[in-house]
Amino acid sequence: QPGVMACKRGALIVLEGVDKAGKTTQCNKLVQALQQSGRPVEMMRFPDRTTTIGKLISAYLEKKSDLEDHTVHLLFSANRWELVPLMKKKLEQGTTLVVDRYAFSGVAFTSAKPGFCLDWCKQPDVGLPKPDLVMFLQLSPAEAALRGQFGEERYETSVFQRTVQQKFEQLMKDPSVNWQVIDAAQGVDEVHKDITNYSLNAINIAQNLPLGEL
Ligand code: DGP
Repeated sequence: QPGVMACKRGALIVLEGVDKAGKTTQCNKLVQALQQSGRPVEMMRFPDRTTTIGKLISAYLEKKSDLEDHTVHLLFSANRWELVPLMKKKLEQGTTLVVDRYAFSGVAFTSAKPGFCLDWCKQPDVGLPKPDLVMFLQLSPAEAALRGQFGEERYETSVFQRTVQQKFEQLMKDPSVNWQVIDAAQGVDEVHKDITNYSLNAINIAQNLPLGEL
């Protein structure tokens, strides 16, 4: 229609990786860089601990409560689903979303527990908005250990993180997801440069594509 400007959608960009890989630092730097270049962008993180479901998850991670493993998996997924309407609205308005962890963390962390298969873990997240780009911040367990002690939260042990890393490696074999591996052992600025390049490319490509589904 002449005279009607179609708003180009924003890109859904996700950063994944094991604990201590630098996801949060890099999400912040990416958001800042995109803002400075005049692009509409917002950061999100999962779990979002501010919602009612998020508070249950937060108490669980802080070991203030115990929850059955399937139950907690479904809560993490529900926490993503409850933000889908907002995410879709922002993307449609042209805002790029930079997301600190997403469904891949969900699958990697639960399937690292005994008795959980990858396929069962994936099911609750089927249908979520599919990221245009998932960057995996790759850091070996040895390098992660050099970055200091793990915290006090659940999952923060080197044995568990090693299993999580293996699960991520299995997930990265899925060719239907645009995975890019980033060497997180580089300096902060080098990592940032890589992430910015992949993101600018993804933003350009996403403009002309419909949003997919996991
Ligand atoms: P943080 O990213 O620092 O807010 O920590 C969140 C912790 O929860 C981290 O250890 C990874 C883990 N996690 C994130 N998403 C999920 C999920 O969907 N399922 C499970 N089981 N764990 C998750």
